Amino acid sequence: MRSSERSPGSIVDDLVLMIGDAGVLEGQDVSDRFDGWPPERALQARCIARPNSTEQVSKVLQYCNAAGLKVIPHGGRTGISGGARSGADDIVLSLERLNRIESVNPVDRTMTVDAGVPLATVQSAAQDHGMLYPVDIGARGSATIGGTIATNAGGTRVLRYGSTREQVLGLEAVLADGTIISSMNRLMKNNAGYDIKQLFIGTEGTLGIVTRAVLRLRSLSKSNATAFVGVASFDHVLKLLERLSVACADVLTSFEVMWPGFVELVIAHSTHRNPLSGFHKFCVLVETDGSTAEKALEETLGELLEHGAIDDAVIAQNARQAAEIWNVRDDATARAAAMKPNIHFDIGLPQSEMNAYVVNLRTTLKDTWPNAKLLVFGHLADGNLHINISVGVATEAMLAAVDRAVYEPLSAIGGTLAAEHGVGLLKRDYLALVRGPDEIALMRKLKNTLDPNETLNPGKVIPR
Ligand code: LAC
Ligand code: ZN
Repeated sequence: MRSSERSPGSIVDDLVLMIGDAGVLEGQDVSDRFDGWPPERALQARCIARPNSTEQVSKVLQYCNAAGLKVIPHGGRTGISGGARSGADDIVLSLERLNRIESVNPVDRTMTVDAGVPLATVQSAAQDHGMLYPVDIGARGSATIGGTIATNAGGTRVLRYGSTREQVLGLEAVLADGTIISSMNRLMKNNAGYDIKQLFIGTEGTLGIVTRAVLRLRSLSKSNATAFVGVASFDHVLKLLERLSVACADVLTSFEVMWPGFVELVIAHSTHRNPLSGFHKFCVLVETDGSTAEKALEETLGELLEHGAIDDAVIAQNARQAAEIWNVRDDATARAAAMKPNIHFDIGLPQSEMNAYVVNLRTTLKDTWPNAKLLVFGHLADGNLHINISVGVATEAMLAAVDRAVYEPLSAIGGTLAAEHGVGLLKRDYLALVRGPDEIALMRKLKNTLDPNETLNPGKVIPR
């Protein structure tokens, strides 16, 4: 139905009259989408509102807030924590039509963008200007910059550049009642009052909807090096990190660790080649970036090989080889195929505790489900592990038991249940294991203050 044929009164018609035909999707256009990754569950919603300006976002929120409707913000829906899940009566608010790169300023080293721009587009726009937007994740093609801000996305270069929080200089957000908060700071240093943007970074659309941002850009280095290393034990992994942290201090960008069985599994479920000639207990993908990147890495790995501290290593000779190495680390489709049905975790814990934690988890799982599959990999240098578990077709009770096996031991060792993917829906009920009652009470107070009607992404992040 065209907007000219709509009449005020029904919710969807009201929204069409507000933001136009192209602004609202219904019916099959809704159910053809998925509500997360992997793409398993069809999206449910009354409609998808797709405003094309901050003012339209404001109008939609003002309307929904007054009408008691629930609004679920959508970026690329690759957060894997259920943060984008919605119900049949909800309004999904997609930022996909807010997709302009407004400006790149090489002197100030900033980029100003709309929230719906895909991360990969931001990365290549920075490159076109000889600069780097350093956040990188496997889902770069679908994840939007707004989604990465809302979840404070991490990825494979946090060790060197920090997570998304460190890249956002300023932003614009719309509150539940439609108020537009413009906090588009462009300065590296600005202590003039509260740092308001932090309310919206990593809060998963529960306090406001990010519509624009000013991003900090870095220098694009002329040379980088990628290596794949096989080592005999977890202690050797830690020694490798210690050595590289000194020898490649200025250039170490990524230190991605794959636990025993990871490479074998990915090779078996994909067309990728094993970068090394044999299989090893632990494998580490190391990347260095900077003027001494190649020399520093080659010398350090050569020395470690000679002393038997590592078993084997290969350094990519060109960009294609580097991409092939990264594909083994990054192929989420192969992992999902091998682990189906896969339960995904994104935990944080001190490096000193990791080995014992994983050994204990394996024992706990095998005691209950002898056929359980466990796949461990992650951003070790950031204290962040991804854990994939499969216990076959799982009942709700089984899923809860797996959750507890993963989360409960984290309390005592100062761990976290969400290192870079956020809490969403799937981890909400365990938050009290890793955050104190006063912290959670303050989160609830902030939520009540900014969104008293619980319009924005209700039921996410904060335990009921
Ligand atoms: C990764 C995603 C799962 O690190 O965060 O591959
Ligand atoms: Zn990750």
